[in-house]
Formats: sequence, structure tokens, C-alpha cells
Amino acid sequence: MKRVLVTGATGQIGSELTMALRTRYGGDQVIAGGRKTKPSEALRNSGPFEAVDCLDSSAVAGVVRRYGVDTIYHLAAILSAVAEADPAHAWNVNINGLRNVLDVAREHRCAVFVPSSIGAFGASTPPNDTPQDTIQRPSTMYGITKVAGELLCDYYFTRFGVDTRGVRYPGIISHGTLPGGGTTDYAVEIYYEAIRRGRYTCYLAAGTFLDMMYMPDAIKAAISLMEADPGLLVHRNAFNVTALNFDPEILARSIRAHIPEFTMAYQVDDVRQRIADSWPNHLDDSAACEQWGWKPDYDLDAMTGEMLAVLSEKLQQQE
Ligand code: AKB
Repeated sequence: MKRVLVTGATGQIGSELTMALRTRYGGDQVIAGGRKTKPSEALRNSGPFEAVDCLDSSAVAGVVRRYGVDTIYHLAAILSAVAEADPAHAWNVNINGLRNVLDVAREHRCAVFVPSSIGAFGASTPPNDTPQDTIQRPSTMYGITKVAGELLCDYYFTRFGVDTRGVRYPGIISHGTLPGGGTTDYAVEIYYEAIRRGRYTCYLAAGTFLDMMYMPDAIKAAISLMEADPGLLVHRNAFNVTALNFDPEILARSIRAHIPEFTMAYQVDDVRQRIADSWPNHLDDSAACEQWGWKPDYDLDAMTGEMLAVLSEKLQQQE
């Protein structure tokens, strides 16, 4: 029986991944680890919660030992826009935190999932159908930590035999926990503002194409990869994955199919626009498709329909 620790379990992906893992393996089998002392009611009531900071390796080791953890989903990380505002903190959390987790995994023979990102690429990367193996020279601190993280995970696999696996996530769109300071957050905010005000001011320019993914597919990617037969994996850290590709105009159009009066204005934020411009337009995820059967379930219209329906109800309940 699997025993799983999720770090960053109160974050955007962590909060939903923890619940999905609990449904799959049983509530008590999945330990939610977070720095916040106040996890959501759903997280608190469905299984164990431990206050654990990945910068405190003895705290991570303590939880792994106490619960007999064999798999760690290490989601605690600083996102791109926040990392540009405090690069030293981003380096500390994204690199030193990861190394702590890998060392604990090595000692306790745990498998580890570590998300990388489209941010692991830079302006010299081929921007269209970006190959699995290509130039990775990002210009942001977030990207630098993601490339170093991918290499560190491969190193722990080849040198110490730690079963490390990861995907390069695009922007993740969800109606649960809000994202914590990324460049792709506009694609979440836009739904909230469309319902609340019928308009949105976008901080990325029209024509900024980025890959995106709806949360259920992001969760499916993580769990499928971790359950994949290791003999089939040529790559490990980290697989290109994608599901959707759009710019703000296309996203606004899909919202207008449900809310015809929705309007969008632009006020470009230089920092986030520069970050987005340095990222690929669209990844080639054929290695993930071939090696472990990656296939997303949601297209843009299916996601928009569900986002608007779920958020309308949620926001109405909050009024
Ligand atoms: C961010 O925008 O920082 C993240 C990412 C694409 O890695 N959502």
C-alpha cells in the first residue's frame, strides 16, 4: 500500500492533488504537508496534516519516518513572478528545499515527483513545438531553479538510484486554491472577474501564446507518470506536457460564448510580459505520449464551461 507525502499541499496544485491521491490510495495514506498551520477544512478532515517546511530537512525526515512514506510529491516552490521579486528566496526554496527532499528520499528509499515548468526554457529555445530535448537557457530565477532542479533530480536517479520523475507543467487553471504568483495566473483571474464584474484587465498582451492545462489533467499527469512502468521511461526529469494553447484574446472569446457581455482591456505588466515572452509558444509533448501514455481530457471549451459553472456557484455561496 502506498504512503505518500505531499509538500506544498495547501497550494494551487497541492491542495487538489492531495485530495485526488486520498481518493485513490485512502485518506490516511496521504499526508498533507504545508507551512500554513491552517489548511482548508477539506484537507484537514480527509487525512493527516503536518506542518512541514522543506527548508527544515529534519522535519521532512521526521514525517517520512513517522508515517513510513514511500513516495513524495514535492510541490513546495516559488512561482515565476514572485521569484523575480525575491530571487534569493526563490533559490533557497526551489533549490535547497528540493535538495533536502531528495536527501530524505535517498535515505528512506522514497520515489519523488518534482514539477518542472515551461519556465525551464528561454528565448534561445525553439519556441514552436519545443522538443523534449533542446536548449534550456532561461533568463529568470524561476527558470534557472527549474533547470537546476531537473538536473539535480536526474543526478539523484543516476548517482543514488532515487526514483525521481517530473513533468514540465504549463500554466495551470483551476477553481480551487488560487495560484501563488505565477506569470500564467491571468488565465485563472479572468474567470473570477468575468463572473464578478463582466470585465477583466489583462497584464499580458494580446498575442501572447502560452501552453495551459486544466487542473484535472495536471493531476492526471502527475499520478500517471508516478504509476508508469519505470522500464518504459527513457526520460525522467522532466517530460514536456501540454493540453491547451491560447493567447488572452482566444481565452476571452471562449468566455464570451457563455457571458456575451464580457469585455477585456489590457494593461501590460513589463515584468510578467518579459517572462512570458521568454517562454515557448507551444511544447511538443510526444515523448510523454509515447513513454507513459500522456493524453489530456479537457479542451478549452470544456474547461471554460466547467470553470464558469463551478466558480459561479462558489462565488454565489460566498456572497
Ligand atoms: C508560473 O507562471 O510561474 C507557473 C508556471 C508556468 O510554471 N504557472
